[in-house]
Amino acid sequence: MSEQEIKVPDLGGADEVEVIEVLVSQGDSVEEEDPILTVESDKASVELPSPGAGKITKITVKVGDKVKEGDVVGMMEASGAAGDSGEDKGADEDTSSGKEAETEATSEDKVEENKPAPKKSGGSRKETVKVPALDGFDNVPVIEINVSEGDEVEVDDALVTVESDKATMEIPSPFAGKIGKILVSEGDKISEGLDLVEMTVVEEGGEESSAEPAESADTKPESKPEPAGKREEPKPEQASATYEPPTPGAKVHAGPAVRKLAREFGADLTRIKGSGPKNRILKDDVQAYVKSQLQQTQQGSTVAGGGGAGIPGVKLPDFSQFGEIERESMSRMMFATANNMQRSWLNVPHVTQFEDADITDMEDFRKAQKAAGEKKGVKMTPLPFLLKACATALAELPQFNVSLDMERKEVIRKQYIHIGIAVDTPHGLMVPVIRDVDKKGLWELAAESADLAQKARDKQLKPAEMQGACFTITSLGGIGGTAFTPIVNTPEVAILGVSKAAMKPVWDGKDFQPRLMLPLSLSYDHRAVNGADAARFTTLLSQLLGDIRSLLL
Ligand code: CAO
Repeated sequence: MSEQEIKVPDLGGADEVEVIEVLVSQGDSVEEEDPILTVESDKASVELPSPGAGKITKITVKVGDKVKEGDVVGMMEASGAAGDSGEDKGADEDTSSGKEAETEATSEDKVEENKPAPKKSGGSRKETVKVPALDGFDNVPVIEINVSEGDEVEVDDALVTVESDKATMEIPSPFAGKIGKILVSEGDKISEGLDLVEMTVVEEGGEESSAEPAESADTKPESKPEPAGKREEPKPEQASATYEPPTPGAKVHAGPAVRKLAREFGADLTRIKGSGPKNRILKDDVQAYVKSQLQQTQQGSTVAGGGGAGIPGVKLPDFSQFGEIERESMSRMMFATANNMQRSWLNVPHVTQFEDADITDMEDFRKAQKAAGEKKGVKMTPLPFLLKACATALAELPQFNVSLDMERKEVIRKQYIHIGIAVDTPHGLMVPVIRDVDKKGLWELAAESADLAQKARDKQLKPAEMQGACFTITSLGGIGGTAFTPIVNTPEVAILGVSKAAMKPVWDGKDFQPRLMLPLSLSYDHRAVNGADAARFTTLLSQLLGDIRSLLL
């Protein structure tokens, strides 16, 4: 067997360290340098790299164990060595030789700073904090700016966090004072000596010592010298208080491998509670978090149509305990409609504006067309009038004839007026679209809407006949009801609901007159349309339907 030992490499001077995370399991394949364990001293956490590529055959330590340089923590079979009867390539090698453990400076063991020369100006002085030695790394990307202009910071507070492919380091403030200009941005690659942050360092009571920068030191945790009484040691509670509850934007404690894993999953580390020492986030924490998020989503989508947008789904009871039930698969149309309704409901902030239109004269005119309609073979219902009135209103108030592209932060204005009509069919709701409504006459609209409604009922609509609407009319007037709140057919931004016309007493200034009033319910996307415009739209509709001669203008 060509097994080789995995030994604890040079820990950079640290004596005994605690295993805080085991990153591989028996049987795992690893590449050279892949992290095997994370160990942590009181100064730093270190990922122990694999001495070569191969398969892990044994891990002999567990979380909480104490290890020191040279200790065997596991065994591995080098790639290509399996079944190799001749040589034992690695058994006698010192697997740690030449392999420095990668160090992640924890926030309680931050990178030490270069000591800049103070520039005095009265009771305070300006300082430019420079990037200190980065533990041998160069061109390291800034992954987080931990301060903002105007922030008051103490010595050692993290200014920025940088991350190489192996280590995450916080660059601490060498001074107590106020943050001025921040000279780097997230994503910038920085190296030792680069200007990082401008600060105003306040010299309290003329005692320069309180604002004195800390002694310069090597970035190696073990070689960090004591600051000769000039700088306050972080109090124990400060050190352990570096973990903040899982809040977006909060600081996190996690090693490079864990950060990488979280990035791969798209998991926000600030939302994950660490279970490691000092609340450190471990791989298991990330996995558990991702698992719970997936479970929530899946539960949501398997019960009652799904939560979505992080909303928990509705749990279904076992209905058979209450009486006999039957289960039936949803038709594709029903499922698609349900999803569309939910998508719209969850994405669109809906408001509904109500109005009554006096259609007494319109109805007299419509009824007078009965004979003409019979000759043409077309029935004139209120719908063509509504189509025509809506087309006129869309032309006059074009803010209703738009769609929003939130990704590109753009409003898409349409130069055409196509209107969808909701049709109730035995197999579900369908919305055929009448094109260029503004260019068509009432008879043409009556014929076309009747034709499309029939096609919908007969399942004869072509996909193109259901696309391209700017606005939708949903009329329940032939059925009943006094008002309802329709759901906007996104990406359109408004929909007109029409209820059953009814005779109502209307005050004309002298007397109550019996007038036929048509209830209108305009739901709109409040991101695109404001309430005043919605009131203008329904008022205009009411005027147009109240005096249909204006539809001709
Ligand atoms: N008030 C009073 N009566 C009305 C009316 C109203 N608002 N709208 C229509 N009517 C009358 C018509 O005049 C007709 O009466 P007459 O036969 O005496 O003339 C009768 O009701 C039936 O009309 P209709 O419904 O067949 O025709 P329409 O052009 O008004 O509507 C259509 C066509 C396709 C919109 C309709 O058939 C339909 O399917 N409506 C339901 C839409 C729907 O389901 N919406 C909900 C979507 S969200 O779940």
